[in-house]
Amino acid sequence: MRIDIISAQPWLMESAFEHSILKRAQDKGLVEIQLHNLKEYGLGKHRQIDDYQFGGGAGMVMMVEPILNLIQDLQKDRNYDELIYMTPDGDLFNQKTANQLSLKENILILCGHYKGVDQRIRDHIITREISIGSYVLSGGELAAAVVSDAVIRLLPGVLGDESSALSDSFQDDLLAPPVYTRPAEINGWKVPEILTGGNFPEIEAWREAKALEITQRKRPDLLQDDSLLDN
Ligand code: 6GU
Repeated sequence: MRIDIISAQPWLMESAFEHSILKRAQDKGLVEIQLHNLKEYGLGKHRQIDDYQFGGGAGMVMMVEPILNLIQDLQKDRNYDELIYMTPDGDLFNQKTANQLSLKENILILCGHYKGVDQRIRDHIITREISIGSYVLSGGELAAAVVSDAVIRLLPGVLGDESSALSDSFQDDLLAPPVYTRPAEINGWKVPEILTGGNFPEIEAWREAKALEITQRKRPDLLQDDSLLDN
């Protein structure tokens, strides 16, 4: 998979991709991530990328031309399966969307800033708009890193234990059961006895029951929605 990310502040995402699992996924050649600084396509000697909005109002709007020129340059080298715009008024990101995106070959992500981008980019270039939650961030960069992380860890070979992405919270519409490690007792706090007994069918049944109980208590909405696994 290849992910191209366009941003006016690409450095905000650098550290997210330079460590741990996402770093290893790139080193293994499972994903290639390219950050593109929109400023390099800015207009004039000041490399302008935004302007006042027509009709008045506070906040600058990202101009069509720099974005279009950059995207058209990228499209000379590959066809994008998705051109995604990160915006607080996009579709709420969830595991189902992560699953869908993980099946694509080439993804382009545009990070919004200021008042957002000129609507004509959204109308004519963008294929999908994504928000990562009901709150406003200063820009789409951290959201783009969130989406990229959720997608990349699903690619075959990225996780050490190939089965662990599938046993995640959300992948089966259930939250994860509690986990424990040594010691079996500390400060008088004991690990549930069933986990130390070695009866694995019983342990599995206990984990499933716990997952269901926790989901019912904390996220009953997940039990209504049986679509997270759909593509
Ligand atoms: Cl994708 N962008 C911004 N700026 N704020 C957000 C968001 C995205 N998702 C939630 N809040």
